[in-house]
Amino acid sequence: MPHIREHTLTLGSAAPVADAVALTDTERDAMLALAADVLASSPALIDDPAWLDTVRDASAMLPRPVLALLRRFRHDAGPDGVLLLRNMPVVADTPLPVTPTVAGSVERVPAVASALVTAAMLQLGEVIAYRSEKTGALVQNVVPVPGSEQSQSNAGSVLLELHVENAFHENKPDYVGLLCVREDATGDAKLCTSSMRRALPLLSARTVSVLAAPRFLTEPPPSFGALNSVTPAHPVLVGDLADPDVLVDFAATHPLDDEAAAAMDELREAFMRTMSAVALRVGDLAVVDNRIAVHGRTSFTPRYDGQDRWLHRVYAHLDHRRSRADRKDGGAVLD
Ligand SMILES: O=C(O)CCC(=O)C(=O)O
Ligand SMILES: [Fe+2]
Repeated sequence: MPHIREHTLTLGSAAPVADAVALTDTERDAMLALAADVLASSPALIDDPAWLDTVRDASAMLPRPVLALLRRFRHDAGPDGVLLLRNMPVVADTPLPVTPTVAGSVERVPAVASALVTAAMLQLGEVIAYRSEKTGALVQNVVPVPGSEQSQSNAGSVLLELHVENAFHENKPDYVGLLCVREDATGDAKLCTSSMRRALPLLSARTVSVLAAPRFLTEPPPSFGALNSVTPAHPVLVGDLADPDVLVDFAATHPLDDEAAAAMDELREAFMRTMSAVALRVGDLAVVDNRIAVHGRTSFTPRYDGQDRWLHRVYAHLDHRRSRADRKDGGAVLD
């Protein structure tokens, strides 16, 4: 797999780049064959527990370079905290259906793209979903929804602020996988990512110590509805302050005092200055390490004509036992 140095667009003044790896055509063909095997033996519905069993077994047969890449990323997500795997097959010989336009759209029936994104994520960890979010579906659609343009969720089309996915949740996903099945024809919609590892050197020691104190509150995102309450006060930087995890959503995290507000502003500025932005193309799988990186999306103009940008999103976490109390039936869906 050749390493591509990707020249990505950025919203800030800096010119960051993200590392990308493209599947060779042989690897792509092998992925397609793997998807065909899954589809031949999988249950009729993705949310049938047998689906994950089928895909988990199949995922061990991913092309070796892909397995190595995922394993390496799991070991250490690198300075950017994001993996971009290109040239993934998303359909076999049938055309892709029109892009959904309804709120809460999810994938119910197994298909090539849902099988492959799930297989890749199952090699990073355990695939999970949240009951209050998109009905707990394991493979969710990220599509613009008419009437939700202003929403700070993936249904919106205004700028989606940088965030840790489900930052408010005690068991947030460790990884967020986003597979592009239809690209934004205008190229305006860009996935933006920034990592704590790149941002940290830009912060003052005082700011780091303020961010490391429990002086912040995070609300659940709109996709969870009003069901969940606000988290207890928490720090934004967690763990070893030489290489901390980050816990922030710039649309949902509230500083509790003026100094905390200034520290959050400084952090956002550091993220903006070190941000990568990529207009995902068909077959691009971006995986974000949700512990050390934040992500967001630039604004764009949907047409709602069935040809809008369309991603499949799948979450994974590393330790299934850790969230056992949230998974009442022992399945993949957290309450
Ligand atoms: O649309 C994107 O590129 C990212 C959306 C997002 O943040 C998400 O689906 O979690
Ligand atoms: Fe997100």
